[in-house]
Amino acid sequence: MGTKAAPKRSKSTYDASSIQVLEGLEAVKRRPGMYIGSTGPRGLHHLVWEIVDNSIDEALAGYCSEILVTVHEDNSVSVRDDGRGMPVGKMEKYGKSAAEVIMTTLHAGGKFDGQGYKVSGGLHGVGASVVNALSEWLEMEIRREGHVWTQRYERGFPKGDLAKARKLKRGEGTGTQISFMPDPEVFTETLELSFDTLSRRFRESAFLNKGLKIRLIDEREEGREVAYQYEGGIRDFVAHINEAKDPVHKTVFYFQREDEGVGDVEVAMQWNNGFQDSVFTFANNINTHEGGAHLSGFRAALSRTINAYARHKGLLKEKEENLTGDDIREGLAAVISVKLRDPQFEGQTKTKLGNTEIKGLVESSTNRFLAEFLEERPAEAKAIINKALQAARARQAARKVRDTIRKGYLESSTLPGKLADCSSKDPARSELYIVEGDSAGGSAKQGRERNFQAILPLRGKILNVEKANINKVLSNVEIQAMISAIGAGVGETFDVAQARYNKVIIMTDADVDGSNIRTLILTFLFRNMPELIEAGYVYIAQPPLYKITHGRKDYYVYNDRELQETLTRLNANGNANIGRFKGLGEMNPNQLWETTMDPQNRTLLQVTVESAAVADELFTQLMGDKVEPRKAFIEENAREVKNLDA
Ligand code: 28F
Repeated sequence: MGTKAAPKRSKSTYDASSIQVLEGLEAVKRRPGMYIGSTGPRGLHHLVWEIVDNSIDEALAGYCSEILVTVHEDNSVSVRDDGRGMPVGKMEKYGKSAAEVIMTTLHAGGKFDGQGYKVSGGLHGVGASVVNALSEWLEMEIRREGHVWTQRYERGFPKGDLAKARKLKRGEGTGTQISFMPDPEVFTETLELSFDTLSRRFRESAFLNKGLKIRLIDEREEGREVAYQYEGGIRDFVAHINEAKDPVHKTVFYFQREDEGVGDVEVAMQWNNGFQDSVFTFANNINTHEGGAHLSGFRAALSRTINAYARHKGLLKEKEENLTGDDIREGLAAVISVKLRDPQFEGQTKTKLGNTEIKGLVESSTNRFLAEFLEERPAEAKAIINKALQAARARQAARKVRDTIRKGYLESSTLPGKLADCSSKDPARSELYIVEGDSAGGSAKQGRERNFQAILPLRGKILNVEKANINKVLSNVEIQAMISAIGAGVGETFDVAQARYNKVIIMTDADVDGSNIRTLILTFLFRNMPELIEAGYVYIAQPPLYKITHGRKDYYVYNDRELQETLTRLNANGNANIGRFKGLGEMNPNQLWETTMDPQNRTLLQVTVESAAVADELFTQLMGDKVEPRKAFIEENAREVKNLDA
C-alpha cells in the first residue's frame, strides 16, 4: 500500500506555509478542546458559531444583510451569506487563493484591516480553519467577480485548488456559502445539533445586529424554520425581555455612540414592575456574562444620573441617603452592547471585558443621554424614580426588621410563641411540622410524638414572595416564625448545618387553599433557603382523602385509585360508608397521628428540585394565577417517600 500521496500542489509552494498548515491542522485535531472548548454538544455548536460569525463580520462591515443556516438530514450544516464573497485572488506569499489561506491557516482572516469590527466567536475568533480541520468534509462556494468558485476539503485538506465552477447568472448576488459535516471521529458524543440552541443564539445575534436577517431551516424536521430580523436591534431585545412583564414607563431608552479611537457603544433599557434586574452585556456580540469595563461604566452612570435627577427634582430629600445601585436596578431590563477593535476578554470563562478605555466612553455617553431622556420625558422619569424610591424604602424598612429579628429571637434564639417544640435537640431525629391553621395545629400538637415532632401552626396567608422583594418578605410574621423555628438563618446567611430539624414537613389541607399555602411555603423556602430543599430536608405530608368504614373497621385511603382498590378488595358492594376528609381539622388527634404523622404508617413526599433553573422558571410560572401548573409542579417535583424512617 503506497504512502498517501501528499496533497498535490506546485513544487514551489510546498514550503513553510504548507508546513504551517499541516502543523496547524494537526494541533487542532490533537487538542480540539483548546480551540472549541470541548468535543461535546457545546463544542459541536461552536463550529456553527464560528462560521456564522464570519458572516456576521461581513454584516458588521456593512456588506451582508441576510444569513441562511440549514441543518441537513445527515446533520451537516450549510451557512450562506449575501456578502462580498471571500476573496479568491492568489496570495503570492502562499501561492494559494486568499479563501484557501483563510480556510487552512489558524487565525487567518483576523481583523478586517482598518475599518470595522470583527465579531470573535465564542472562543474569540478561532476562525473557519478550525471548523475545517474538525469537519469530515467541508465545501465552500463563493460568488464573486462574476463567477461561482468552489473548493472541497476533507478533515482540513483541500481536495483540489479553488476552481472557477461557472459564471454567475444574471441577478445572482455575491456571497459566501460554507457547508460542512462535523467529524464523527471528533464529535463522538453526539452529532445532533439542537434547533433550540441554534435559534436562541441566532435570535440574540439578530437583536445585536439591527436589521440583519438570520434564517434557520431544519431539514431534519419538516417545516421547522425560523427567521429573526430586528430593525430596532437591542431596543427590540429589551422589549422582548419585558414582553411578559408590565413596563413602568412607555419608552425604551436607547442611544448609540461611536468614538473612533475606542469603539462603539449601544445601550437600551426599560424598567418593569418586577423585582429582578435583567442587565445583559455584550462585547463584539460575545455575551460578557462576567461583566467588565462596559458594565462598570454603565452602573456608575446610572447611579449618578438617577440620583442627580431625583435630587434635582426634589424627589429625594437633602437628608435622605442616595438611592443604591440595587434600588435603581430593581426591575431594570437593559442591554449594553459594545464593539471594539481589540477586545480583551478576562475572567474565569473569558467573558469579562478588560479594555478599561471603554468604561469611560460608556459612562460619559450614558450620563449624557440618560439625563437628556429624563429631562425630555418627565412623566416617565418620575415613574422610574418612584420605582427606585419604593425599593429604597422597602430596603430601609427591611434593614430595620432585620435588625429587629437579629436583636429579637434569631439572636437570643428565643423561638416563636406558636412553636410547640420537640424535646429532642438532635436535628437528625427531629421533625418540624408546618401546619396550616390553628385547628389542625391544635390536633397536630395533641396527636404528635412530642419527643421528636415539633409543630408550627401558621395562621392565614403566607406572603407571596414571588411578588414582593426580600425586604417585605422578612417583615411578614409567618415568614419570621418559619425562619426562627428552622433556626438556620435566611438568604445569604442561611446555613443548612444549623437547621434544628432534618425534616421540615409541610402539612396543609388537600384542597385548593391548602395547595396554595403549600406552594407559597415552597416558594419561600426555594427562594430563601434553597439548600434546605437541596439537602432533601423538605417534605409534604400526605393526609388521607377518604375514610372507609366497613363493618367495625376503618380504612384510610390517600387517593381515588386507592379508594377503588380498597372497595374492590373489601368487595364492599355498597355496604361500606365512605367519608371524604375536607381538611386536617376534621381529624381528631389520634386519626391525624395514625394516618399522617406516625412514621410507621405515614407517606411523605420528599421535595426534590431537580434543577434550580427549571424550578426558578416553574416558581415564576407557579406564582401566576393558574393553579394547574402548581399541582403539576408538586407531582413532578415531590417523590413518594414511604416510611423513610425505616
Ligand atoms: C458562510 C460563512 O465566511 N463570509 C465571509 C468575507 C468577505 C471578505 C473576507 C470573508 C480580508 C483580509 C480577512 C471580501 N471583500 N461566510 C463567510 N465573507 N472574508 S468571510 O475577507 C477576508 C478578510 O483578510 C471580504 C473585501 N474584503 C473582505
